[in-house]
Amino acid sequence: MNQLVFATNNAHKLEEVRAMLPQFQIVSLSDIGCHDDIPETADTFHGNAAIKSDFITQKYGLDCFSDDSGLEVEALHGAPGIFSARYAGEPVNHTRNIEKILRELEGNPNRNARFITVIALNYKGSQYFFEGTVEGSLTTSIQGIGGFGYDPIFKPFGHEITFAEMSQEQKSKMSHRGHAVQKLLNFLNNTAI
Ligand code: ITT
Repeated sequence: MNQLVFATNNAHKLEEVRAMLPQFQIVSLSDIGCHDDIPETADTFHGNAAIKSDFITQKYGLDCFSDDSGLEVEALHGAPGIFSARYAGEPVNHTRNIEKILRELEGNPNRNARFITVIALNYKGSQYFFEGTVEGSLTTSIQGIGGFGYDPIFKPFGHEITFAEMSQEQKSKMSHRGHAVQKLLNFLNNTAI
């Protein structure tokens, strides 16, 4: 099996995952003619990842995987969490999301945060989950122009630069998505035939 549908409408996720899985042909939703905005109605990352994968398997009869991810800020009791994409409301706007977080954390010395990714893989009638996290701290202003979402304000622990200041390859070596995709790859290599 070297062709896999990745059920995402996020072009940045698609680019990151394609670069991490060069041995697979990663097929996008537009490649299969899907242009739906899949409603994410669950209250957990696992639940929303499952909804996205199940939507594609049910509608197209295809095996696939999806990625539900987000940022959890300690001083905000885990917010924005599953609401990361739309934290500052509709339509999705990463700049406004970042501004909202920086405002809420103004003057707060606790900048701890973590990114989480949960991948749900639908494969031969079963569903498998793979998780990845990365811990770090939030800056007080935007740093860097790479990546997407909250990357310009997230510095992984042990590093002096944000994800937005790293190359995609450097980010993926330590990121939440990188860890989750590595687990997916191990599964595909060792279990899936
Ligand atoms: P799909 O559901 O179509 O995959 P999405 O962007 O809506 O795309 P999510 O529901 O998983 O994806 O929301 C994830 C949000 O969390 C995303 O929009 C960013 O704001 C943030 N996020 C996730 N991974 C990130 C990363 O690697 N770097 C920065 N921000 C990230």
